[in-house]
Amino acid sequence: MALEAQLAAIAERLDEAAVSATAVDQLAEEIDVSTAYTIQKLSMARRMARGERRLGIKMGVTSKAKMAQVGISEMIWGVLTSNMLISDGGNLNLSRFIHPRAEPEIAFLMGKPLSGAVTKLEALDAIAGVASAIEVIDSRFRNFKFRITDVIADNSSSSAFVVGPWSPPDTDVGNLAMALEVNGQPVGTGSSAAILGHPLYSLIEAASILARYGEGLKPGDILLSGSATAAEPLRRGTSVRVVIEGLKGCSFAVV
Ligand code: OOG
Ligand code: MG
Repeated sequence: MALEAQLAAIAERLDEAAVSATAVDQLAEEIDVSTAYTIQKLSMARRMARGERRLGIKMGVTSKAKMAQVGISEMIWGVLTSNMLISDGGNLNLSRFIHPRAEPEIAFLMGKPLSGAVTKLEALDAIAGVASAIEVIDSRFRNFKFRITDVIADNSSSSAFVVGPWSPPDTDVGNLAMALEVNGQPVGTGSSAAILGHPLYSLIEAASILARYGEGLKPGDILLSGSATAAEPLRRGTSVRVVIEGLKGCSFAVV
């Protein structure tokens, strides 16, 4: 099979795994990171062809807690689409997922485009708002086990997310206490400083890494900066909330 057809076939396999909520084996193919992003792009194109819209970008593995949990030390990114958005206070239907886990995150709303090498001031100037968020990751690979190329091809495990009410862009999110709560009990706590020292550096890294793939952040995009803590498995009948000092929280119910 020609390489292009081979990559399209892997993209189809991962897309179908996501749609049918069925785990698949890790990729047998030895590919490099850039080829993995090509597969991710082909897989996202299938979603867009079905009418999903791009809502933004998620950064992954931006804290030591996440590096330890997944055994990967390089940052990765994926695309957020309209199908993944849960309304604040809404329901997450477990049947749509394989083995979903929740992560407390900080979201940025882009007011201006951002791509390439940018300063902290330029990044700040491009933001239109900041908010609490919960990302739901759901690796399509069996037992949530993957290499870096597997997880990138799999859109960096992104599967759902909720964003809280936006706060003004000059809200300093550099060192805020963050807690993920299940039924009102904290199950994961940390500081936003665990995200590369300041979540703004995740935005700066996003601009830089996206530019390498001819992409960038656009006005209206949401950027998830990555989890400060290890992800927590979701259980039916629970209520999941993120509480972040100085920001309004957000939540969903697992049904
Ligand atoms: C990879 C995605 C990591 C984060 O916030 O670090 C991620 C995974 O853990 O499956 O979303
Ligand atoms: Mg995440």
